[in-house]
Amino acid sequence: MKKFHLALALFSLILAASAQPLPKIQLTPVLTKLTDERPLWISEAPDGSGRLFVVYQEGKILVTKKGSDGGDAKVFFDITSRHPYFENEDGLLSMAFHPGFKTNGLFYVYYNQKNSGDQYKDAKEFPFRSVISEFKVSAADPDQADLKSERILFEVPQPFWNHKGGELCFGPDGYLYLGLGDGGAGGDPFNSGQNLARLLAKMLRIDVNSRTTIGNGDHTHQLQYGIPSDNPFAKGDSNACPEIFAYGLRNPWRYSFDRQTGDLWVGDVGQDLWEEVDLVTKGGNYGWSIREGAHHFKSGPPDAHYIEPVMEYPHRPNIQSEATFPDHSIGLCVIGGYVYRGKAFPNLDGIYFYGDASLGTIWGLRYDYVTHKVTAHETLIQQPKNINSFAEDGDGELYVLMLDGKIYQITTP
Ligand SMILES: [Ca+2]
Repeated sequence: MKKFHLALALFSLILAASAQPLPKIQLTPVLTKLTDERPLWISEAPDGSGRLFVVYQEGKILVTKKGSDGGDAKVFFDITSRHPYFENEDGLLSMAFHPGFKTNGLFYVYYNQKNSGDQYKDAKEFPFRSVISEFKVSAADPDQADLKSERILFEVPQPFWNHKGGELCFGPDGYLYLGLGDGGAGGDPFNSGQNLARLLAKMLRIDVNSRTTIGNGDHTHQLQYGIPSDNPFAKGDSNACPEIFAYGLRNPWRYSFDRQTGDLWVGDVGQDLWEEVDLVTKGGNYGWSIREGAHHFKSGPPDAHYIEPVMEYPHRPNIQSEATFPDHSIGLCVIGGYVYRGKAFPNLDGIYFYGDASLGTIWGLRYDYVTHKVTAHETLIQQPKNINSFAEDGDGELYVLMLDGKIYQITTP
């Protein structure tokens, strides 16, 4: 990663000498035959088959050929009968292919379930749970998941229906990353953000290829996954969860690794005032619920170090000094995106695209990883649709998924 940063330092010197506005972009409709609402995610199978998998919040995944209009789409995976989706922020939230999918056929999904008192003794306190499961593709049909192959890695008790985080993605280190929100309601009522004994409000990192035994003496049990030995709390010498990679996140909704540098970009949805974009590093504390964006939220330890956002923007109705913010710099709910590293539009290279769910704005920014400064930031698109998510295919081309079911590719005129 360091080597890239040196190269980037040189590159940013050149950029600084010729600071240019960001290029114009447009949204080109793709997969136009797919009409179901609430597509949340797209992933390309890393097996050279050119298949895109489109994840729908209600609990199904469609498979279609990349470059097609989606008219050939088949149902790859369907757990709609388990009713994972019951409120706005839960459901089937994402999928991730194992880096070795081509040979092992494994993939991972994150979905939500309602608990019932018969099954779960703590259903009263935690009426919901998030499920992180491994599945295998059918041996007979590569366009069909084998639902009987489910192996639950872990389940997270959830006190409310909202703030589920929601993305599974493999990092450049081969480990599986999962961002969880603070459990929901509002204002982090259980102070999960700074509580290292809880999985909520954290970025987690696990190894799906191994199993770790935790505890000591007679009180040990084997986890259905491994703990990377350099996770910040891997040693188990405190009550901190060893799965934690970073903490103090309110509701990380969409995150991605810069394919060139390995840096982890996160959109962290704010409470009532500030939306933020963070660069998340191992062991970092991103402030919630002591801080909202770069601002005080509730009292906390005076000596704590909180990592400030790369970018933040205010909510329209709640900022009194609205006049000081131009209309395009406000919103209600951030959607984290991607640094473009595709080949089709070389002038987009290195731009981080992100958006606002409610106002439909898409921004682009350039960031200097050496000086830690945003070197360009512009509103690129203002459009009326609610944005659910961004997504990236195997070639690094970017997509925007809308609440109404429409899917677009980010292109240039
Ligand atoms: Ca923060």
